[in-house]
Amino acid sequence: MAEPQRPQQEIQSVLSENRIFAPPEEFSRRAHLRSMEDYRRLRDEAAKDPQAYWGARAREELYWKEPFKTVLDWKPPHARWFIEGRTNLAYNCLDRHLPKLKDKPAILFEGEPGDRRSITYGELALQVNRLANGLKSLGVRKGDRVGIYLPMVPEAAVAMLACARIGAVHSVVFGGFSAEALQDRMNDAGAKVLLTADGGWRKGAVVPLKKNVDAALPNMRTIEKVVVAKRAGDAGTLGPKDISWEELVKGQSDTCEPEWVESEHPLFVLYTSGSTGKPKGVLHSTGGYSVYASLTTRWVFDLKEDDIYWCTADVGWVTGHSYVVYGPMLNGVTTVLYEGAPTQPGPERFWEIIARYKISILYTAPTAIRAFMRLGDDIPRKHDLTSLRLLGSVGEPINPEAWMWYRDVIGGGRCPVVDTWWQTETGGIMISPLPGATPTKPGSATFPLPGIHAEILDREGTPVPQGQGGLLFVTQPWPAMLRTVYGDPDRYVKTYFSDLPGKYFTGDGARTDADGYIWLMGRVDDVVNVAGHRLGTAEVESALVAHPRVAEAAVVGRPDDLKGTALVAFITLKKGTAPSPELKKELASHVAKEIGAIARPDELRFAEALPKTRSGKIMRRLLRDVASGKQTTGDTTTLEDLNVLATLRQDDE
Ligand code: 6R9
Repeated sequence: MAEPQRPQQEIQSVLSENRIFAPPEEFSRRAHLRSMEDYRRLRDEAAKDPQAYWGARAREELYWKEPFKTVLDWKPPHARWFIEGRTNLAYNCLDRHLPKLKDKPAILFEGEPGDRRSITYGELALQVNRLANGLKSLGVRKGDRVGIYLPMVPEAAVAMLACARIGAVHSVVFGGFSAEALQDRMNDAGAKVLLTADGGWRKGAVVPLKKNVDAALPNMRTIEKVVVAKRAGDAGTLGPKDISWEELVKGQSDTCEPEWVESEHPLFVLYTSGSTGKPKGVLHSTGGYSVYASLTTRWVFDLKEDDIYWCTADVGWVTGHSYVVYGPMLNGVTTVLYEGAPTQPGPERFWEIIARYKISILYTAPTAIRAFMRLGDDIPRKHDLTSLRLLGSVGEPINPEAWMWYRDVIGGGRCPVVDTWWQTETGGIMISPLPGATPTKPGSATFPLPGIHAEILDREGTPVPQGQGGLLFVTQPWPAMLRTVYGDPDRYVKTYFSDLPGKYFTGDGARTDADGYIWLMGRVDDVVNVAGHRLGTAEVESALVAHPRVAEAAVVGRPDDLKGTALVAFITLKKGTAPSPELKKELASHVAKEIGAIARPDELRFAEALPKTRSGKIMRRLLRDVASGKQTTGDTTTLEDLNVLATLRQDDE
């Protein structure tokens, strides 16, 4: 995440969206929260007495071995939640459910090559206990850091839960990261043991995880042991620090007494994508994070016992932590894990998976939705998607066109769409519709969840008038807030709490509309000032993507003598569309028509693809450099495909 630059002026928001969709009546009738009255009642209750509200939630969501005595100790910017309480996250995800759910699938796994596994809650608990004992046998103790560098296979969840069980702090590194990125993170975390696999499947090829680990090993100063699971490849000869996963768990006991940790005991460190500078190790603690992950999963996805829930994120990202593993398992539902790429071996894969497992809840990212949109409606329409009852979106602003396509083509017009805004740092969903209660507008994340105080302020801390863009702050602590930046407490204060003391700065711009709906406008470092007008680049992009010929668009600013900043749009076209100077003109006029002349891009460039981080976020910083003819600076370790950058540069010449 970028260190935000502060905008000089208000962000001007010009996109308006008038469509509104009430929750389907049938859906509301069965929902956990059924109306806006339900929502307002909880919101007001939380505002009146936050301690009573969060205390009650914490008791409902978790089993506490020792009850907490104090709900919150808030010494801005440091919060401690559920003090003197003791709990264990693995116990809450597994043991607690066993009397009822022992034979219920916890994980339905599908590998990219098509292999499948179903793992019940009972089996998962055994695997977790064996690994937990195995880790202990390697000398891992409460508070030690353990690295996890695995593909999207059940072992990834087993590894996280095993750490949580013994009070070790996990640090998952996305399997798509390079040896260098792995090594930096492991060194920063001071990890003692690293759990990996011989390889994983991605786009029909094996990702050589073990080879990457071997390359990084001489430079990983603190790693004492590497545990290697069998998945996709050849582990080669095991070196002196290596032990195979099978070997480690063989003969280990099926039981492992959970480590009853204090609520504030650290649960995990997760490095945020290095879009700028050195990645930050976001640290989350046990009690507050668990309460919030559990609650938000149930409310936002309206979980029911018989749901088959699929969040397509990788466990290497925060979405994978909170909404693939912990949130669903805290609620005892069945979570689907898919290892590979969305279009492997062909563009049907996602829809086949939904039909095969009769998935009822799908949670994915706008970038995936737009990619599918580009491939055409025929592909999903060939599959039986009638099991779906709810759709979620996360990771970026979703443009209204993609939102409508998701709702109509994937959801058959009957599924509520929840656009969920949150961050690695927030631990869980912060702004989102509650699907049985909130009328939705395409492209708006709607309202903060009850108990969350999201405010749109200017740099002085004054609320901005409705309709005007401002900076998004969270002005009260919440249970799942990050506790610090691992190893760099000053950076925690500087990055998040120095703009307005005591108020958490998100780095995002936002505005509200006349109905109080929140519209996210992208990172404030993605904001451009064109001839004195501040524009949200996301809005210009949204307008471009609304054009029938455009697949994806990224808009950045380029210094301009006359206007201050000129707008440069990078565009990928839908299949079968040829780039032409006429089309450029047409698109520029289209934006002017959709938003206004101030938003007309000064330059349009057609590209084969846009540079993205591994989590699918467009790397606007790189595009800004390309647009202004500068050499690329900073960290590119998370770039999905360096060729994209090379191609964009060639286009330049
Ligand atoms: C969960 C996750 C956080 C940043 C955040 C914002 C963007 C995420 C969004 C959204 C608009 C949404 N973002 N969800 N923007 N609408 N529904 O993605 O965490 O990887 O830390 O990214 O992503 O800009 O600040 P993370």
